[in-house]
Amino acid sequence: MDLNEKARDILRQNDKGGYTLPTKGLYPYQWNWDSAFAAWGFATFDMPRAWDEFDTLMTSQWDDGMVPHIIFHEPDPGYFPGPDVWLTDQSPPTSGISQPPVAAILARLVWEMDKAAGQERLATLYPKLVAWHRWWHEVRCTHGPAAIVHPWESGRDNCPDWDIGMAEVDGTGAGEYTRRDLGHVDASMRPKQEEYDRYIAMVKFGVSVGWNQKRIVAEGPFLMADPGITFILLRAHEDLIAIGEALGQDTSEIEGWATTLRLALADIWNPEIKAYDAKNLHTGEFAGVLGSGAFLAYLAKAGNPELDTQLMRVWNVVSYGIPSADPEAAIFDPRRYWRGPTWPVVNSLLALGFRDMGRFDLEARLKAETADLILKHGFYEYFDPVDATPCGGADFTWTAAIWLTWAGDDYEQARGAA
Ligand code: 9WN
Repeated sequence: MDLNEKARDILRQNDKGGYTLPTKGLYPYQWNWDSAFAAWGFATFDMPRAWDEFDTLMTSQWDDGMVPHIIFHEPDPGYFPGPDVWLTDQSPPTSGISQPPVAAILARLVWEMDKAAGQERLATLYPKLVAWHRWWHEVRCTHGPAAIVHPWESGRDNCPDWDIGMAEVDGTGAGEYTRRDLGHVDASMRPKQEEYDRYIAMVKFGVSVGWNQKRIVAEGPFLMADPGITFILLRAHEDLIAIGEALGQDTSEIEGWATTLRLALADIWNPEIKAYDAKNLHTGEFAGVLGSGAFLAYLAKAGNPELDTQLMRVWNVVSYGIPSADPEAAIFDPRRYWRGPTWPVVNSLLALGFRDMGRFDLEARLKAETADLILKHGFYEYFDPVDATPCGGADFTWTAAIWLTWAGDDYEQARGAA
């Protein structure tokens, strides 16, 4: 089948009517940042459906402004932990943490594809996005950079960035449970059992304080500054300002958040690794490992020559895309989820940054390598960056979406010329 048609087909197949599953089986609910990418993909062939996806996501916004990381629209025993573990008392049930706030970035891109058709939909979305960004500023940026209270909040679940914070978490409180992910994907490509015990113990802590987010930040077992979310949020603030201006709104409050966050970037620069780094906010200690979150600096115009050197070093060691962890470090594990594999969806964000910097050479290389993976093996969740082995779930929504919006551009042109 033609790859563009196949990508559209994946979006349609994973479409549950207003929201899209990341992939069938492994992830049977709506996930926050996956959904924003799904909207971007739908925008290439069904604009109203793209806006519906944002609306469904924001409908689950909590009263405090948080947009949760999972929305459990329909019960499904295929995923653990489900609503009976999160116990957040929301309707529909949701998880109790958030996820990378890419929605404003992608809503702006979708709107720019057809401003006239999107104007009203954007105006409906705008106050909800502002409330969510205010929540990030007031609840998660209390220490300067954006903090996460659970590795799942970062979207880069088991990346080495979180190891020092995870070491402080007591996983014995997790109790007995059955993981469902291992029924869908090989265990060697998923987080380890000791990591899962800690993930569940952190969820139980949230339940124990009635999901009071301020208490989770102040008293919870895990609190780390996340470079990835910090840069995504900074870029998203700036996109939200542009959206607000186009809608004739006063954006001074958002400008204040963006200025404060940019000033906090100095706190996550680790001179020892010559890169931005995750930091344990309980101890002030840096993670000391280079991950793809650091390179998201390019998305927020926060690159510098030292970071450029690190980028080219890690990229030149592998053959396909930017790895999620440093391929020259001992922790590198090329097929284990966020501990080494390359993620097409992250590559698409990095490419937006390269393009903004005028580094079209880097963007072209990243696009060619990402497209090569998909051409060779299909729309997988992530890939081994050394030998291109496809990993995780197949027919993945966000991989299909970024093919339609970015990675498949040259394929489209080549077909047009043939
Ligand atoms: C936990 C859905 C999600 C992504 C995350 C990815 C993975 C979940 C899991 O799948 O996380 O949220 O169970 O492994 O790490 O980025 O949003 O695709």
